[in-house]
Amino acid sequence: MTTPDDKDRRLGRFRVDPDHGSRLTTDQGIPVDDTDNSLRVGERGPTLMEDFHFREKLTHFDHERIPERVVHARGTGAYGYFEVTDPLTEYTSAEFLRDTSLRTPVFVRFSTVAGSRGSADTVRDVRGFATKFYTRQGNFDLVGNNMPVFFIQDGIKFPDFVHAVKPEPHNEIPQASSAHDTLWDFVHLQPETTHMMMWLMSDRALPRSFRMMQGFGVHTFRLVDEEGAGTFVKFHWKPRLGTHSLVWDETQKIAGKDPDFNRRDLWEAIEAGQYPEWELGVQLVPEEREHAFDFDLLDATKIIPEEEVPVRPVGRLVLDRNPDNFFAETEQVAFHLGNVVPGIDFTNDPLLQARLFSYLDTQLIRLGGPNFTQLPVNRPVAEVRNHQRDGYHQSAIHTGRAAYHPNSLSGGCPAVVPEGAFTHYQERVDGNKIRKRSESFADHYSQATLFWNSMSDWEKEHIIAAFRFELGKVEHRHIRQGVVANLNNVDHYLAVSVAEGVGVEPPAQPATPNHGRSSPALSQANAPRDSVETRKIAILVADGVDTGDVQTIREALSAVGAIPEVLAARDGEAEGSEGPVEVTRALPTVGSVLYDAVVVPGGKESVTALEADGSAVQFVTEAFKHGKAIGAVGDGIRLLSSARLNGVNDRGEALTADQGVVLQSASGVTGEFIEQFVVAVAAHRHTNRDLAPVPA
Ligand code: HDD
Repeated sequence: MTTPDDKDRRLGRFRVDPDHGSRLTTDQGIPVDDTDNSLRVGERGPTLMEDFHFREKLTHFDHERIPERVVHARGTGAYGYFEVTDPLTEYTSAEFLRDTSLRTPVFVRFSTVAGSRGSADTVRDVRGFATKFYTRQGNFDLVGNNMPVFFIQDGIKFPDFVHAVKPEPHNEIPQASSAHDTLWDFVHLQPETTHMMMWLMSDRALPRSFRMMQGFGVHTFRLVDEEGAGTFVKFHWKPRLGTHSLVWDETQKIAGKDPDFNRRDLWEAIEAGQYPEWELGVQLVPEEREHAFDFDLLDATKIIPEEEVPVRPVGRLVLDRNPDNFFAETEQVAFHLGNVVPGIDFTNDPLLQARLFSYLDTQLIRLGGPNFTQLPVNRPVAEVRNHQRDGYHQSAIHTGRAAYHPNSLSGGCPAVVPEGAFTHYQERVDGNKIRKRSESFADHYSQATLFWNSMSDWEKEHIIAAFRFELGKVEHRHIRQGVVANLNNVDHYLAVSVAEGVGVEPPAQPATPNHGRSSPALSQANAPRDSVETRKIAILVADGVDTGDVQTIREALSAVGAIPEVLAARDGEAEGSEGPVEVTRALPTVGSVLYDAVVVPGGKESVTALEADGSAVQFVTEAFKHGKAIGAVGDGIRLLSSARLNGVNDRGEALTADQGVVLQSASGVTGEFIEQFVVAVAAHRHTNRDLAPVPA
């Protein structure tokens, strides 16, 4: 049986520990007695060429960097396992999707797309979600994104799209941002981008955590059963903690306060044993239904609405181990859409077909030759035997004389055997050689409208604001106007709202009437919001804080899996009413944007000190602005008054728990307060507040 340990054990052979008691040597194993002074002629003389230790050390250093990925350069990864829970035995011969006793080891890499390796995590972008399954039948790579559609329909457009979104070539500005002329120039001239641009302008582009985002295989793939019959399939990852996003103002501030926000979040959750988990789901479409939809299954700019073909949960992905070395594992991992195992096959989606070329090709330049499959993270757990030989960095020592097939000198081995071999799906294909897109790919707007119609009011507001922000950075007015013209095919109100924000002519009439259909599964407002697990909650304190309050809040929040942290102006300890209170972090080192919620315990002196501290006042104001849960007990309520937050909502009513503001005027935290506060945190964001006048 393949277990995660199999991959881990195999990796173990390559681990080099900095053993205690070990000696420093050169790469040739020669012990070194001084690595701080180069060999020179006299104390003040020139350095000698013969200093082999100096030359080797510098040469190795000079060659440490490899090219970053041309896209998805910024990323982070982890190991874990996959288990099938509802076997797909009748659809596929892939063992890891059939056998519930298997625990297939995996490596997952999450990424942003446009930014360089050192760019911030919380930019507006698509997130990559690439999974390498080390199955007993060989490696299967599911190289997906956190959005179910793509910008273009044919991979021949990929270099154009990427050149448009990357920093502009003359001045290399802007970094990790789509808010610039070349991207929107491309977009307004290429209407097939419209659906994906709706996703990119939505909150999906700002995930709260990699652990709280969906993943999608995007293309329609094919499952193939033991008799060779095929079924179309779309792959979905659904996070156990729900799908949640940050808000735009917050992401921009996090990019400065903690550019590693998402990377750190994943690392810390795994280190803390709070293992992230996703459910694998499949949408299955029998071949007879290939043409039953009003879009083409081979068009990667389209989803299959879940209401038309439900997502069937079939398995579970758990990430439970951080890599030992970022470069060796996360940087050198090489994904390839073409890595499939028997029972999974491709379709003629022209985007998918192009990817089959690009991934292998890119690894050759990025990892310096054809032997990157021998890097520890890339090695399958399945046995590898073939006649491939030589090349840069060959680490296998192939013995014997016969590196060809057929041979008699090695007894005909490795032999070609039909059992368990990959057999390509026998699709009949017949046609003329043409450069032409199918008419069935022509509708670029219906699903963009479907997405728009499915959004809640708050999500719609965010989409409009995002378009206004991005187009507001575009210098050429004809591009702004062109985008608005495109949007007028999606929804007239959207087009007019964007036009008004960016100072171009709003369209008088809708270009296409809104079809009025929606798909509730697309809205994050409908995602489960019942857990506070791993949510970071700030407890603001100063000297004089009610020790009992802090203790009760801490214990109660930890008990439900949240991560409470005590923040004060200075690190160390605060002098509480009944003894010292340990401070987790000093306020100047953090900010409300790094927390999911904030609570202010009682204590007259403490609250007076917090009121006089601008950063504490700003902390609660900003958390309020970003829709986060806020709790205050006893005197703590005064801090909300100072921040002018205990006023009225947009209906003229006092702020209440249903708006995520949980107040308890009596001192001494009660069970009821905790209960209400936990519900408010689980709701993730409170959208029914009057945010416009709040400065933050
Ligand atoms: Fe791609 C990397 C996902 C279209 C060419 N892609 C890459 C990664 C992800 C995706 C997650 C990072 C893998 C990692 O973590 O190492 N790409 C997608 C999705 C697409 C898509 C979901 C559309 C459905 N990609 C796409 C096209 C092409 C490429 C159409 C080219 C024709 N992608 C690449 C690449 C990369 C890559 C140049 C850069 C680094 C790498 O492959 O290993 O080959």
